[in-house]
Amino acid sequence: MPAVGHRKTLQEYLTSEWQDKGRNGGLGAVIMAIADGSCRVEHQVRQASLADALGATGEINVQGEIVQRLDTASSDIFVETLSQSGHVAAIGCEEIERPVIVEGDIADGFIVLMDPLDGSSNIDVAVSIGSIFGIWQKSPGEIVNEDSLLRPGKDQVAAAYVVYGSSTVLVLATKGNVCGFTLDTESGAFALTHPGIKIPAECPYYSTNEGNNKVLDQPTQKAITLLRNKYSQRYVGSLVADFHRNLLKGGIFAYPADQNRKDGRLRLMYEANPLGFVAEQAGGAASTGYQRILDIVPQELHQRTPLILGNKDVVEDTVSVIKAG
Ligand code: P6P
Repeated sequence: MPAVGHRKTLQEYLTSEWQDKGRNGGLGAVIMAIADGSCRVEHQVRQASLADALGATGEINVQGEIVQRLDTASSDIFVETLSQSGHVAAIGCEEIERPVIVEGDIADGFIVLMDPLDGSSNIDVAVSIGSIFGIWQKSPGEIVNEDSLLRPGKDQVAAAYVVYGSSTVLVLATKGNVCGFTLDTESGAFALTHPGIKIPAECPYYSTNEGNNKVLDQPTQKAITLLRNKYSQRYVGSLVADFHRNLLKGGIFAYPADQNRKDGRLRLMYEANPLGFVAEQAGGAASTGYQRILDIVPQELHQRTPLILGNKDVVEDTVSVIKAG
């Protein structure tokens, strides 16, 4: 029976729209591992204050950032569910310096790069946070190693994110299709609530940290000024929350490079690439300000990138202003 009234569950969707139409079941198993893990993360996020699970671990991660307890817990959960899916050959994770190579011969293996809990600075103040996943398929017979994870975003076969907000929504993108599923906390199943997502043509919002304006270069300052003069500012400080609003309502997100962050703040492999894939499949765009995000040939697992993401026309106009100097 469907989880919530007439709506299809994620499992039913994957069966009817994927497996019944010939897509191999491996990718579906990876998506279900993400869904199962996000149910567990969602519960921990909601209960954290009550379980004294907030706050920092006292460790500093590979990013040089203070590790929140929920960061570590979320990373452990997704590594477990993905590794147990039987279809994941390797995992790259923001919280783990080196790739996790999954033991065993996984013939149709997928490679998953993830930010298990994005927006850590918002965890303790009950503001929306999220999980982000990019999914690549390993070549038949490929023995996966660190280099297997360094593929351009345009080679992704799927991408997904989960936003833990006023509701918990899993957004799944494959070539030409973006859908949203809302968690029914009673049944623990995700139900199809947003079929066929396309970024709206109109663009009411721009999302950027205006506090960085003084350290932007002149062309970028000019581009941000044009956005400020045309649109309303909405900035949560959680990439997934800001992107999800812009995906559904229209908008542009910008975290450019600046004097303090020459390569930008956000990570290419498990933030910009997956969300750039979702944006493009929903009719949007993702750029560094100078090149398409998904064209970047990665050099290292945790490299950063400037990111301009969202409504295609507005991204292209913003990039034009930056490039014009
Ligand atoms: P700032 C959260 O820590 C994060 O990685 C993204 O989710 C968010 O978009 C960005 O950093 C916020 O950065 O410098 O505006 O606090």
